[in-house]
Amino acid sequence: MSLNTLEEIATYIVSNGKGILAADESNPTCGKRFDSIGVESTEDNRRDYREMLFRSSGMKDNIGGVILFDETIRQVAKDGTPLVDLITNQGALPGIKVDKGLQPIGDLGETVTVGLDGLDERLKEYVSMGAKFTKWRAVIKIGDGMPTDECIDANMKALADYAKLVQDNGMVPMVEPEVLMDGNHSIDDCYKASDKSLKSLFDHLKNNGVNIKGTILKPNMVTSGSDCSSQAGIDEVARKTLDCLLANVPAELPGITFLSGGQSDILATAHLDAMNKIGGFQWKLSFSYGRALQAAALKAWMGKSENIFISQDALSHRAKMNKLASLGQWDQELEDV
Ligand code: 5MM
Repeated sequence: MSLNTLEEIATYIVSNGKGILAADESNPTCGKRFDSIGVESTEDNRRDYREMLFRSSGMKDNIGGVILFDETIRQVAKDGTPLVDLITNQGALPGIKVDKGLQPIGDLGETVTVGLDGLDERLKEYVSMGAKFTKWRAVIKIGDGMPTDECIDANMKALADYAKLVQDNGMVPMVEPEVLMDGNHSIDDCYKASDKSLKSLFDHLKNNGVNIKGTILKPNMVTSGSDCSSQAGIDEVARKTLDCLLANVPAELPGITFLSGGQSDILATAHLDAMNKIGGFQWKLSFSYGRALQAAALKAWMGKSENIFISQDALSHRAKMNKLASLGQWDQELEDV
């Protein structure tokens, strides 16, 4: 695979309906996922789990990139093969989460994502380890008086500073402004917060001279809050998400890869498919799911080597379903076979 420019890397990741496997859970998050299946979160167990995912047959043709956590990019499989090589052997590009998590700002419980200190040196090391793209996640909450303009501006400025540095180091930045689903807000509240965040993000990217053609956006879909009593249906989520993206995202951006944000795996697929069936945009509209790709595989695995094949089948199935959704070719009936 010879990909020489940022544009080529970004375009490759989302080519032919491919999407991204988000496997960059930090150790505390991985601990929570493993708790749910009664598996201890040791370094070896995390390695075994991810090795199993990366060796799944469904990675090929369906997954164009994998986001890793710092620990994982350094790990080798049981037979000594670097996990990064397992990924490239499947035709996918290795990516790396480079933010350092959330810090409180203001007195409402909002956060700003940190990690710019020392980032340039860390990026240089990741390049030498084979990373082709990076990820930084900003978190925006909806609630009483939230999101504040200060929170949106601080987070989107940090995303733009990060993106510029990443491109200067020859990698493609994924920018992830996640408006959380948590809360009882309406889908219109989600639209407003997402619209404001995206507007601010693209203003900051432009001011920083970030090459949009060498950038991938990882946004939330526009949905009802998870505790809202009236949940918007698939068509409304698809239409409002598209309207929000069309209002804010330049057509020259090569790929938009959604996060799943706590949606069930099938709903995340159905929403993506509905948007691609509607069409009317120039970007590739694809997926960068963590939970919505891994949930069934994690449940099937239970930390037991005898479950490896059924777990890999579960991941392969979801990867294939989401590829079909990225092409607008998914159907609910395909889930029942
Ligand atoms: C895979 O989870 C990622 C890392 O989360 P932490 O830093 O909190 O451990 C997360 O950023 C993820 O990439 C996105 O939220 C998308 O994952 P979901 O599960 O929302 O599709």
